[in-house]
Amino acid sequence: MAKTTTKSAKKLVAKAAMKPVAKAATKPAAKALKAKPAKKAAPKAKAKPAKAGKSGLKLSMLKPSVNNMSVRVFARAAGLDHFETDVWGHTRSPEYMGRNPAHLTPMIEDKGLPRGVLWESCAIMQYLANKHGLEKFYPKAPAKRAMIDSAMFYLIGTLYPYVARATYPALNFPQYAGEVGHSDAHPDRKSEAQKAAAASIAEPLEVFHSFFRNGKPFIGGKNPSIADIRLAATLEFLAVIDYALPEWARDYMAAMEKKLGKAYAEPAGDVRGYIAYVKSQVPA
Ligand SMILES: N[C@@H](CCC(=O)N[C@@H](CS)C(=O)NCC(=O)O)C(=O)O
Repeated sequence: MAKTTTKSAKKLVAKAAMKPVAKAATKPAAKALKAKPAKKAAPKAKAKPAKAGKSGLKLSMLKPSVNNMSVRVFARAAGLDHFETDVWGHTRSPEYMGRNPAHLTPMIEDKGLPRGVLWESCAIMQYLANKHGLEKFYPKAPAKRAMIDSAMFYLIGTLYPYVARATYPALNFPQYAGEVGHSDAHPDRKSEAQKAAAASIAEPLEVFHSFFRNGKPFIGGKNPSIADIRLAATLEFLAVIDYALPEWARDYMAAMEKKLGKAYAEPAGDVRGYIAYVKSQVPA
């Protein structure tokens, strides 16, 4: 995800961003947007070491990211006592990479993990649901669980790459090496690639509706599962390109927010605040 943004981002986002959450202590959202590679804005201060909640669970996260939003929503919705640390600008520090050579967020630290840390949003939600017996979010029955897993793997492997290619340029996030958007290609080629990715979203999106939801309010049935949290969070990014979501998806996202309340709205607010900021920077 993005490690770069403009120097004034922190001021503007401070206005639009969310208040710190009640259970999980966070740094102000403005700090979330401290630009790491931007030479002058590179944060000098070291990220404070994450403190643990009573349970010992620590979450290192970046506020504008929907990968992170997924775990932040889940932890709140499940009522897991945890402590969040904003690691913007610190994911490639020797200290962070010593623990997490993939330099990714979200990352949790929890007692009993063989390497002390765990990254990948879906793996984190699966682990925490297993550990705390949260069957409501992640059913135990193999067949039901397999559907949740399938939806999440399909999202990470198919839908998310399209969403990233379509939205990262507008979000000012760097794209992955090898992508047209990451190359020295002419802006027209980059724009074509972005448009092609945006046009590719509709098909997998419909699969979530017709196959995984299959007439149920959520993929999980009457209640949102971890796959629903992952899907709704992902769709939040599409607002940055004014993607015309189908009606079912708009209703679905509203139903997620209604069902999960503040647990959803607070982390979503950080993502929405960032999107509002980047959109405000686009010349009219
Ligand atoms: N598939 C991963 C994606 C994680 C990811 O791309 N994290 C980005 C933020 S959106 C990140 O931490 N980037 C910081 C870096 O690479 O240094 C997940 O779902 O957790």
